[in-house]
Amino acid sequence: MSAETHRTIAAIATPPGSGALGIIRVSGPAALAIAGGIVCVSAGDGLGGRPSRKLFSIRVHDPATSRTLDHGQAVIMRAPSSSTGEDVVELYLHGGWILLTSVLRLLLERGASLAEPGEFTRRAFENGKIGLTQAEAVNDLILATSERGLVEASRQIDGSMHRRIDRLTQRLADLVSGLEAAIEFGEDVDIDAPSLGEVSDLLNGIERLVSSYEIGRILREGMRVVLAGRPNVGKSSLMNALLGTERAIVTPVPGTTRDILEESLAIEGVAVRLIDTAGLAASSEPAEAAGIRRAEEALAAADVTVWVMDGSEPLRSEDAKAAALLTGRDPIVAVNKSDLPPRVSREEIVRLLAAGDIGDATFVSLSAASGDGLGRLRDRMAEKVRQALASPSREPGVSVNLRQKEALQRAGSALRLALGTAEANGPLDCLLLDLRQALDALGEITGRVCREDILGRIFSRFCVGK
Ligand SMILES: Nc1nc2c(ncn2[C@@H]2O[C@H](COP(=O)(O)OP(=O)(O)O)[C@@H](O)[C@H]2O)c(=O)[nH]1
Ligand SMILES: [Mg+2]
Repeated sequence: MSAETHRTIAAIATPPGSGALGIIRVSGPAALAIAGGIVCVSAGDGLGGRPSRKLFSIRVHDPATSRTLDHGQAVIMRAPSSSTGEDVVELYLHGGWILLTSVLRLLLERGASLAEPGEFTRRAFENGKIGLTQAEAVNDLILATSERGLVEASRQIDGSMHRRIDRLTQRLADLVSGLEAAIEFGEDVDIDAPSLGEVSDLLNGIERLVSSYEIGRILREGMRVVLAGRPNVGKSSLMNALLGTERAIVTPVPGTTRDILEESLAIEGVAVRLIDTAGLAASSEPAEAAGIRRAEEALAAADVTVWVMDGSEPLRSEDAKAAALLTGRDPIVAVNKSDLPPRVSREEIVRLLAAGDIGDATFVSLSAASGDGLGRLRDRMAEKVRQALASPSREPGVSVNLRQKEALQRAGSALRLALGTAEANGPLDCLLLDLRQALDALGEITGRVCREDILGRIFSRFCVGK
């Protein structure tokens, strides 16, 4: 046990503000002694005499003045059968922020340290209560921005990802130990064909997991839908109409929108991040030009683009410029201002995109002003969401995050090197080195191989008290 884990930590686990309940958590070797100093149990015996996992009534008082601060309830979970693996005391008090900070201060005065973000979960991980991918899923659960994101996170807490990585790790570890034995005892051992097959098989499994990243990103962060097109076609009006609010400023003056505006809405249970941009056009005015640069960057990072056009005006050279930026991105084409007499034909638009025919599936005639056709645009976006999430080979709850993807990619590169070495009949020691590197990279995902910087980064994203 390190000096760090000898500390007894305390934090308010409920969000700031006032509420019906406020929870304070204490974890560590001195949890019972510290909390016992400010808590009176109505049954008479002290905190230490209470059984584990049984709720009981308490009175919290300031030992210096004997003043009662609150009446509430508490539960004790003794090590190692607790959420963190240490002695834990949870106090359920009234949810006043001043009250809770006063109680927390009393605990700190008696020797507890203020918990860092995610420190309770980190201790749970360090004491083997929870795998690293599960700990990350706990945070995804708390931060989920959509129903589907929530479902994915709760499946991941069940450990499906953890088990998948564990199986790969186990198979790789078997290969490594076989090879180590061969190097130690054998004279001229060759890596045999079945082992080579096993390496390719592992590589396949790793690549499948890497490819689950995009889906995971969309479930966790939402799908980025960028509204693009030349100035004044009604992008901001469309953003407002889809959101049902006056979020973006709309004026008849071209170049009104200069920054990126972003708001979310839910489609198919997934967060869709609608991004309104400055019009795609050339400008010599610095703020407008910067807005256009940002629009191009947003476009580069988009999952889906909606090309907004003004159907009530003949096409302009700026439309052609916008089209050039959008060709190949398979945009949804939204021809706006259908409440006015049409001046653009579908053939002209198809020619501009130079993309062959645009199917009905991507072509929508609508009016941001009257609301006509908005439902059809939503349907197109829903179809894009379904396409983005469609993956017949993916197991629900198995989608890697960026950190996991990067580690998997390193494991994959090491395995590819190993395959190359084996095929060229290279030295077994080189092979062993590559396989061990792959094993370490997989170990980083589940936390078998712990690096302080990795753990620090993961847990610092948590709330205090979690
Ligand atoms: N008649 C009509 N005018 C619209 C429609 N959508 C937008 N406009 C007008 O077009 C102008 C430019 O709209 P805006 O949303 O600022 O365009 P943006 O520059 O592409 O963001 C404003 O005067 C809007 O009122 C529409 O569906 N019908
Ligand atoms: Mg605008």
